[in-house]
Amino acid sequence: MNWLESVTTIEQMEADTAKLKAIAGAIRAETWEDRNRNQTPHCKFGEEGLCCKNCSMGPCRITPKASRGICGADAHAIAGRNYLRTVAAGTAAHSDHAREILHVLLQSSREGNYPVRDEQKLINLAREWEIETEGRDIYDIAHEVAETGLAEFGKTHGTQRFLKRANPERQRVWHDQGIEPRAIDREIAASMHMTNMGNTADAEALLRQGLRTSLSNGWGGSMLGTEITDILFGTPMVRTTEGNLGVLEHDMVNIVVHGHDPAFSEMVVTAAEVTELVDYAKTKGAKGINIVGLCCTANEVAMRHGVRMAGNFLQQENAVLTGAVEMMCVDVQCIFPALAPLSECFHTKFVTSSPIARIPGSIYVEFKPKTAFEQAKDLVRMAIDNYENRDRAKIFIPATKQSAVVGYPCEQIIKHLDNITNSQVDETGSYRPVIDAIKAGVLRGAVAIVGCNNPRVRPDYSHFEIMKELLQNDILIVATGCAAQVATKAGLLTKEAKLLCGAGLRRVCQLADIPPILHMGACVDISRMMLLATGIARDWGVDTTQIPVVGCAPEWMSEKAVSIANYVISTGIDVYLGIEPQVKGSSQMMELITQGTRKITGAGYVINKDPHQLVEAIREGIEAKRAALGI
Ligand code: BF8
Ligand code: SF4
Repeated sequence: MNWLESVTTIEQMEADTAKLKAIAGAIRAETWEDRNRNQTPHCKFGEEGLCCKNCSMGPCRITPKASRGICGADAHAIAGRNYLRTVAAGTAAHSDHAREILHVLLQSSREGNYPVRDEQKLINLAREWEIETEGRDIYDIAHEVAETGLAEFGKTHGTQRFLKRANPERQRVWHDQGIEPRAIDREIAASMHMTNMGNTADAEALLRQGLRTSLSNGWGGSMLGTEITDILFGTPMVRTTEGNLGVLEHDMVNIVVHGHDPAFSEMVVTAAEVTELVDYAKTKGAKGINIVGLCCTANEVAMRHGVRMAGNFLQQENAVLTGAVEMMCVDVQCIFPALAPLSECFHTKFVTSSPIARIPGSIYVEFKPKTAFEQAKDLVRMAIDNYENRDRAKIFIPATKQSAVVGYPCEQIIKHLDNITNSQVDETGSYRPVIDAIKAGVLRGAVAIVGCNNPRVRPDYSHFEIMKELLQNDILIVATGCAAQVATKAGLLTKEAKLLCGAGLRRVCQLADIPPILHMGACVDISRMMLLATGIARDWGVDTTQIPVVGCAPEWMSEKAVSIANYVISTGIDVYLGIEPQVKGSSQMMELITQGTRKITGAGYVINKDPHQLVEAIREGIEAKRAALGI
């Protein structure tokens, strides 16, 4: 068969979903589609950002006859405050995830559950932070690095350490604009303080604090999360895996790991490889243990172990609906509480593991670094024991799956660029080959496609359409999170996908031996994208805002995504959104997020729900940057 015909279309994915939803209907199990219907139409005040309940005189809503809340806050103040709280919540989620990982590093040991897997990265970070490395035990260094990282959350003076990784022009912008982030917790607390009743009512001041807070995520919490995860579990390398529900197996014990914090999923993956447990599964009539991932956890374990990926955000219920999941283990973020009642309709054990995500109806096993491996083995055993409880009459596993090449952190991208002949790669590596290709017009530019899927638009469709069109137009894609998983499900994360590309991009993929969509990891790894853009700008000798590289989140839904979008524009990179931020009720806020930020950081949002129009806008944006650079 011609490869192009083997791409899984959105229609095919929807056909699989429809069969699973029919099963749900037959057993009266509720799904997000049912709840979405019940929630439609959505509250207009919430949608436009015009409802304030920041004090108990309210809630106050802005209407044509009530242009101010009881305290006098107008539409701009209310929408601006809501927006800033969203950024603060997203920053808190990513950064607290990083804090947890730092605590794991603090407890790392040679013989324990969490050894250091990338010692060189640890030493590099220690040197960057001027921590003594000579003659010291690697775990002494690890613990001091962990303490130093943890101090970034509450430091009394100074700004985030990682800001120095940005190019000097960017650092100057942040400094001159007064948006250099201080302690991570301080920026979140300041945002909550500013939006507390009786404080800031000025939309621009709220927006600026949003930029500052988001930078404490992108160049603080998220960057810490990525860095420490690599140190503990290894910097990802290129691997081949598979994706979509077809990775669940009929004759194996299926365990789904879902969420974001790899400290938990890594242990479950390791436990499932223990011979004694594999043998135990066989005594129960299964051929073995099949661990698969969902959401960002899937990205984490796929790029470090090649674990297969069952799907993205709106696929989480579908996994349970197959009737073939013995256990769903979750940690934090993007987990539907609905998984608890849904699991009860099947034999699936739904296990929560973090005090941050407690869900009624789940089995709660609080994961502790010291006992993590034993706990993971107990869970795997529980899943094996559950295998015989499968109701074979209820099982439907869609056959659809695709192979995928994953694991392109900056280190791997640099390594692959070495493959391009006539490159002048120095010791630390260089992005010059990609810059040369852009300058020559062989590549027009690059787009980072990130974010969730969302019932507000046809799920996965915008991602798919945008990816195809960009590739056809010689625009390289880097992807993370649930967006990367759309590419996985479709079969676009393969080297064969170069057949979809324009001649220039196809040639680059051939020379560098890469797929045209590079999987860079989970959403927390968008920090890697910031370093990638910084590296390209550095090797080009310009600021990040000048390079023909943009971000795109066509189907975002999470508060984390709003924080990300803000740090991306703070880094000087335009962001193209397919879902409108909830500030439409304020003309000032709409102006600020699309135009106002351009005066502060050199970048802003472009918003368009139509994927094809969004691609047009992206192409225009990239061509304008090229023209400004004289190429
Ligand atoms: O952090 S892309 S739905 S899984 S928020 Fe969540 Fe969105 Fe997926 Fe990962 Ni990111
Ligand atoms: Fe209403 Fe002002 Fe209280 Fe908000 S802070 S609920 S606008 S009175």
